[in-house]
Amino acid sequence: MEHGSETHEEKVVLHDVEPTPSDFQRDLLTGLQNLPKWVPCKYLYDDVGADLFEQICGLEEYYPTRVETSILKGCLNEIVSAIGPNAVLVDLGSGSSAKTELLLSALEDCVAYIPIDISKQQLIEVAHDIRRRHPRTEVLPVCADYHKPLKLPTPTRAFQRTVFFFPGSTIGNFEPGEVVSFLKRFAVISNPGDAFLLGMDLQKERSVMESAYNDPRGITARFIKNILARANRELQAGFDLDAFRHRAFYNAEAGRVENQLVSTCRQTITLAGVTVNFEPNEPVTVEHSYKYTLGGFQSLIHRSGYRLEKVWMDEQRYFSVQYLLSETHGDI
Ligand code: AVI
Repeated sequence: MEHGSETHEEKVVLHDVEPTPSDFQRDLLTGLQNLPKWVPCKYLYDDVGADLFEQICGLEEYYPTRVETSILKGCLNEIVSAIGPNAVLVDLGSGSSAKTELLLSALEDCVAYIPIDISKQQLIEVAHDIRRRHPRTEVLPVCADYHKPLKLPTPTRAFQRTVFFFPGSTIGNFEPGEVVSFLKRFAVISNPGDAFLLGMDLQKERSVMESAYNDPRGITARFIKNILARANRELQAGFDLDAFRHRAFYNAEAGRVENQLVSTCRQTITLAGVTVNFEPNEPVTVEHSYKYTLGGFQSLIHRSGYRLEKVWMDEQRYFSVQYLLSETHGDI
């Protein structure tokens, strides 16, 4: 567990283990010194990136948010009855406040809401908002990187089960092996009956998937480029943003959309005394968005200490919302 601090603001206590600029610098250098080059997509989400991602979620082409929300709305009664009363809802990546609001409004006496997010500003806003709307639910925000081991704050009231809510197909941004280790990390801190409610994007026609990541207004391009802009802001990295272009395409063999930044020329940057050279047309992978078949994803779940209890989909089978039950006693 990392060291944290607590900030008291209008009755919402923030558990603060936000990653530091030195984490970003180390991870950025590691990825840029690799061949092929890559940078970890979790660093897309500073306050600027979180705001750009909000905009992406409202785009016509970006179907995941719209379709997932319609599944949550249409199947809300079933979802809520699967969860049952007196739950603790742990929101992994609280940028999803509209979806969370749907759940919190329908859940029977939700004991506590624990939003966890890397983007502190957005986290604090969400926490206050939920606190105002749901005064009976204890709100315990945690500013942290949920890719790392995590200790959850303990709610004051007794509760029935913990449900980890991971919407938006963010799990698709992990490599398949990471999905297993990620889920296992929650399985070991779970009791039987605790659950994972997650959104998972499904494989479909290439054109639909590629359009979602190539919007004509260029918001996705700005979002992906923000990782370099952030390095300039926080690490004085000196990237020339105009010397990189965004490229997104579906890699059918791997079952993923790849978001890359392609160097438009031969160029050099220096970061913390380390020189990194880029060739013309050299790609830097920023993000993979895996799209699964139901069966393909289920084989990962089975290796993770969970079993699939229920799955809800839209009519076109573009997207799935899956309810996984923990099968462990912390013994995985
Ligand atoms: C957060 N994540 C699931 C999004 C995705 O679709 O992979 C991030 C994103 N990248 C480009 N557009 C949206």
